[in-house]
Amino acid sequence: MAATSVKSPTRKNGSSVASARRLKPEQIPGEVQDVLASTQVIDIHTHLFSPAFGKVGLWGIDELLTYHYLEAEFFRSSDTTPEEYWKLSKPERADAIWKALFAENSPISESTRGVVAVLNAFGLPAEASGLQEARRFFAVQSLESHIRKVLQIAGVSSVVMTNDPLDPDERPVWMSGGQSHPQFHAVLRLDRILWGWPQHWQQLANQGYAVDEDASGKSAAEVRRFLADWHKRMRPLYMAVSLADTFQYPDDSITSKILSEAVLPSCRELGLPMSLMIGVRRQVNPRLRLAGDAVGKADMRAVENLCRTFPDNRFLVSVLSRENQHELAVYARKFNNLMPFGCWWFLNNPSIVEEITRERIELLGTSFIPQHSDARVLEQVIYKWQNTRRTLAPILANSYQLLHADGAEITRQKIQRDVNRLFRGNFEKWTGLRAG
Ligand code: HDL
Ligand code: ZN
Repeated sequence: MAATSVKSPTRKNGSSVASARRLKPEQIPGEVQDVLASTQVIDIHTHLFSPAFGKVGLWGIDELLTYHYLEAEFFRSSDTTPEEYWKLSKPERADAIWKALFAENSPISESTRGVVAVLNAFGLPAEASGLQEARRFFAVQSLESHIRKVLQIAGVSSVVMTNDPLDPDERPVWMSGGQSHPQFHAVLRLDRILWGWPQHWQQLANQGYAVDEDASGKSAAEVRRFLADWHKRMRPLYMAVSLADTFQYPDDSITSKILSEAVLPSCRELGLPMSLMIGVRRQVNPRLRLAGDAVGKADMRAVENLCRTFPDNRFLVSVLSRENQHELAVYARKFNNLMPFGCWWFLNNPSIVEEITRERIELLGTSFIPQHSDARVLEQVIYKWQNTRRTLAPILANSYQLLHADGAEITRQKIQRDVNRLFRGNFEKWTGLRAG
């Protein structure tokens, strides 16, 4: 599918008469592109942080270049070993990646091209000699206004964070009042409790929760008290966990026990969805650290069993294996408490996003959430959402042209209604997030 350039989103006040006008097939692609460009999106899963979190929030060119996606690609284009690389300072690592992936080779992978797109968005050169100018530019940005500018360019109205209550870097911020930036929303991320219980249960015990190594006795009730306490502190939009490709439900694991006896009942009590991100093969190459994870095909019967066993829970589900996508879409037809979302991580490449989005539209209409950025560095939202709009445009246009060919009237009003649902409405409905 030909790439189409997508203008940065601006609000449009198209007249109601014009937007109700019946479109000719040849007018549809332009209207779709315009609606996508002018509709701000809620970015429902990121690793970004609001300014209250200080250095935990990553931004600027050296962080963009040392993104773990680029570190993985770096080791394929350099003789530097991981052990030598980890001894370097952050700027030295960025210099090495810039040289190997941007100067000595063409940055045509999804993640390298993304850095070029960010530099271009700020009018900065992406030539081999450009790194110093980029560093000077980012060094003089003030974070608050930079965040506003970046989200405006990216067409993102709000960002949903990933917040771990057991993370020592985050905890002090939440314990001293938390954050209230209007464009950043919290999520209660539970990896250390749901599958890291052996390593982390004592942290809860030390904080006064009567839990034990086997999660027996009062442990489930005490985990629920912990979740209620953190719900008050964080006001999260949902609870979340990333699960391995081997995840099963039900089984006799502590993960299943805490999930069914504590987390899902708390989600029901607090009115929160539960996000399950399934399919990681963790640390297949530990030498690469954060870049060391891979992907595995999951047994989707776990999702089926959870949706059926807990009909009063709402699930957000993203799966990491391309081979699981069709199953996920079919399960979403069976369970209306299942909301598929995103083309996660190794799937966030135009060739795969296209395939996943087309099969979701064909099976689910507009009742799914097409993408999240998973951004770890602030400015990544610029290229990740530019790419999403660029990939979505021809797919949506083709859907409306087929609909027109089969006899329906297509108007900008209907396209806007559908894009609002995909970019915002499905998530607002699932989480109760007020529009804005
Ligand atoms: O577990 C997750 O939320 C994943 O998105 C990981 O953070 C992963 O390292 C990542 O950044 N993927 O994009
Ligand atoms: Zn993530």
